[in-house]
Amino acid sequence: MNRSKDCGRAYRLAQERYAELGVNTDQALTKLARIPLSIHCWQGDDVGGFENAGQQIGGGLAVTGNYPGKARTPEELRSDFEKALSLIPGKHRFNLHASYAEPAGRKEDRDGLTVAGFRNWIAWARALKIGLDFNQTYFSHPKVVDGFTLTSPDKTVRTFWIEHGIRCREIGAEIGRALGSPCLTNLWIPDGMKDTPADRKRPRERLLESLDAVFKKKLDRRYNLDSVEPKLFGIGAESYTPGSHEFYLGYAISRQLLLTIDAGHYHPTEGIADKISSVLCCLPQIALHVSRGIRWDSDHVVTLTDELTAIAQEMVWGDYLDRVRIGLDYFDASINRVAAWVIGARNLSKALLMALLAPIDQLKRAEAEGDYTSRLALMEEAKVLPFGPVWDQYCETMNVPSAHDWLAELKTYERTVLPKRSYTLPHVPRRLRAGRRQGFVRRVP
Ligand code: RNT
Ligand code: ZN
Repeated sequence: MNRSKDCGRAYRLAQERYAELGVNTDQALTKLARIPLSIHCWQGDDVGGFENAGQQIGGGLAVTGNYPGKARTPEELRSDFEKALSLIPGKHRFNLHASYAEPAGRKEDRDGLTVAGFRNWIAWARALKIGLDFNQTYFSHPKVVDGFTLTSPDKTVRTFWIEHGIRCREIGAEIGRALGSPCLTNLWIPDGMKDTPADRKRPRERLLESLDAVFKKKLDRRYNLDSVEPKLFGIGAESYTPGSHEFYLGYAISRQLLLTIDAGHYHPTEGIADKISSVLCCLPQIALHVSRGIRWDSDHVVTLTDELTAIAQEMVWGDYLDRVRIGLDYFDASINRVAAWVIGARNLSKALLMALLAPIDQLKRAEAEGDYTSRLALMEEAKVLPFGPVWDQYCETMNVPSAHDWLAELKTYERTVLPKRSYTLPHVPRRLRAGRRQGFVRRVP
């Protein structure tokens, strides 16, 4: 079968069908190619980072699975991401955490980090012609005392983490300047309480004070954009999170920062699509962490759900694409980690394309005329227009495999590259050693 030839024919037929509803598919593809996704580094190594191999992530975050071939070094992570990028259509960004520093000389603690630890990342990004985004890392560290960082009652703990926050913003600005593209520096803290607090006020007041210290220095917005990310609860912080949605919404608006809306950070049945046009009435820009929570903030790989299509529709139909920094946030170690990147990023792009292909002018016209019958009828008919051929055409024109063809390439990578990553893990039980001979540490049965 000649996929390319087939693709072209199917695309032309699809094009006609969309044109009947006044939708120009070529224009939709051009627009889609201009939407960068900020793809998170932490899917590649189970949020491990490179400070101390083997440290638990903590902060209420949990990675499940032990799929072979995890990236163990920055070089491996970069090579895995390059593989992923070759299978994801479009031009995207890479989103780093502070814990992925590679200090050139003496290792600095988090309150002493400088851009020196990110020189390799910057050089790599420059060579790939991609932008970088950044995150403070307020977890996986001994100074997270009793689960507290910026809200800690202990001033020395707060001071340490305030300094970390400042350092990361400066690093963000250096990254943005070096790459000629503003770096989004996103701050999220895991602070919270397992059980009902007696005092909900003081930790929030301390958070406010700490954040004001972190954000005191004004940085050039051409290089660094600050964002804050609220959350409902985490494991071990089920009863109280000082950095809640209301807290950060007020904070972001009053300080004119971006607000990062994570799809997993609200009540399990609460969608985030409807929040976009609400908060953008009061904020110039926001960021999104597109994730998929199942029953809790479980960070499953993003799939093409109704929630995802609703998020994409809001961004496209509301004409907000240049005001939203779109990022992904999930981590799954039960499947091939590179495939997880590809699946989530392709799905988000598909959702955006679906939104771009909707007969939105007609829908809005029907709504304005009060013709809700036509609005509903058209919306439903649009769902079964021939989307697949348009998506395939996009992949072809962006020089990445269309349909499921990317999977064969991924499997080749899995067979040829990942098995070389044998682990020297002293704690591998004897019964699992056989796996090592084949280059893998096998999953515990
Ligand atoms: C945690 C937040 C945060 C993290 C990353 C690793 O609940 O979603 O964005 O996933 O910082
Ligand atoms: Zn997030």
